[in-house]
Amino acid sequence: MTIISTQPIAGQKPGTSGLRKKTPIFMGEHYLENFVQAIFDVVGAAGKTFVLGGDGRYFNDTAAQIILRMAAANGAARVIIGQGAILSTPAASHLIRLNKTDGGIIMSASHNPGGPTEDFGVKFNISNGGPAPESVTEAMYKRTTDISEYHILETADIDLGKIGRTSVGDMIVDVVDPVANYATLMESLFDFPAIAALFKGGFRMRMDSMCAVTGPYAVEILEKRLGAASGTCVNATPLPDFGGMHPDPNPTWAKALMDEMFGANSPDFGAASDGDGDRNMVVGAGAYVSPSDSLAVLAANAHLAPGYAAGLKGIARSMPTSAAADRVAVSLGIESYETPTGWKFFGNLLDAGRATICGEESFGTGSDHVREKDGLWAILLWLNILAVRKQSVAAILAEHWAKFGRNYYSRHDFEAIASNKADAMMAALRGSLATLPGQTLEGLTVQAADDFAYTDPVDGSISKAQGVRILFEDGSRIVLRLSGTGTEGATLRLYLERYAAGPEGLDLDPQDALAPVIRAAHTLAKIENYTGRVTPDVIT
Ligand code: VG1
Ligand code: CO
Repeated sequence: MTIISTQPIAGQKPGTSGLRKKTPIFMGEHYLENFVQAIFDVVGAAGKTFVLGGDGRYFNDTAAQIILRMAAANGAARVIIGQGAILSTPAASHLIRLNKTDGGIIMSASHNPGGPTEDFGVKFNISNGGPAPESVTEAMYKRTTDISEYHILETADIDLGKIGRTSVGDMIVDVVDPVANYATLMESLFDFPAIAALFKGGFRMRMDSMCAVTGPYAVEILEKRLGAASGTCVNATPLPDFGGMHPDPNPTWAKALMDEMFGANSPDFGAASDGDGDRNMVVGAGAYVSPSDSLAVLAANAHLAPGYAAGLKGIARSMPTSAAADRVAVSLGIESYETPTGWKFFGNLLDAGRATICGEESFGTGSDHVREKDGLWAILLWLNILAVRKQSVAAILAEHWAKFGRNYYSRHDFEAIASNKADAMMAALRGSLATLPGQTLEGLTVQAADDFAYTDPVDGSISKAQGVRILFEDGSRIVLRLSGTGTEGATLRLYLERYAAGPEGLDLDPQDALAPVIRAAHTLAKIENYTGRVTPDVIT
């Protein structure tokens, strides 16, 4: 074993979902090693078993070999790794749970583009299969600032292309099929015969994996096991640079899918997933499903799938996600929870059996089957619902709104803002919160304004400054927060919501329905004054 002395590296602070940096930074001297050693120093490696895999982006394979040599040098007993160092985030979460391991390392920068000049990332998941909680990531960050050495074995690379047992030093390495166990789990939750019958009856789907990790999973499950026509899965080969795509499944970045779904002779159902496979976008023929609505529809119809036939224990959503899911919880007579952004905040609720389904407005939905959001899971639950209800996506949405009312919703992202400007804007806004109640803008009167703080109902831990919320008397809402997943400058996320009870006015364009709320947000936060921006870069 070699012990290499190193200098602490400033700035290895995990964000919303692990540590993300430009790939050349991660490839820089001691950089990856410094962070991985900090992980092992915090969680301990001696005698332990970990899962390892990533979304296949550039540097994935090299990083995997380094992490294996470091795990061995730190005394780990065994690592379970996906063939070719590939694992989607939900599949990694499942393997951690299935094998009762001590956690896992996932190499991904999720929706951020991949390639030699793009992004790379590393996240650690704990033994419940979910993202490390803040207390753990804080300890890792602290460790990166005073670390002085790391441990690595000097050995040759091992063959990760061959399934089976091998070793690195004294450590066992099990190279496993990245898809098989996950596909079996999906088969246990959903009515595969009903979905297969749907496809057999001529139902057409387009699944866009955006050249990222879900390709092999989608082909195996949709085309091979469920009998969808070959060619249903497009962009299904994971590429180191995602084929130059930006694997963020939203109408902007998955434009080809949107064009297809809104064009003549469109398929019945469209879906896309992100870099590491934990997010999803679903689209019907001519019907875009907003992620907040998707969560609500899935929760309201989950009982139609065998895995959820007994009903839900509770529904959890992140704070910026619309309240549509809360209305479903009320009608089902179950609890609803509002957590800060990031899947790590759902872990305790899922472990405690208080929530069954969770979701975020950022195209993330999942359940207690793993401890991550899960793109293909959501797509399969939609398919199960479509197979049972035998209605179009548009009809299901219309019926949902007629019953619950509609929470018009949109997120506006302003990307690559100078960090100091974004920080100044948020500071000024936070400073003005006390003066806002009672003010009227664009015909909307502010009822309450705060900076969201969360007390975990299970372990009592407190997370502060999770986003500014401004609630208006008519129930409309504005939320502003800065992204914690970017690698360059700051991204401002502006979340907009307005409720329409119906029965009239349920089929407006969301941007039109939200126009006064959007104007009020710009006036209140002085977005243009601080950032020079008026028009968002991405609207979802
Ligand atoms: C974004 C989303 C958040 C999500 C996170 C990680 O975070 O808003 O809802 O949990 O990405 O998802 P932020 O801090 O940039 O707003 V993923 O698919 O990147 O693991
Ligand atoms: Co992701």
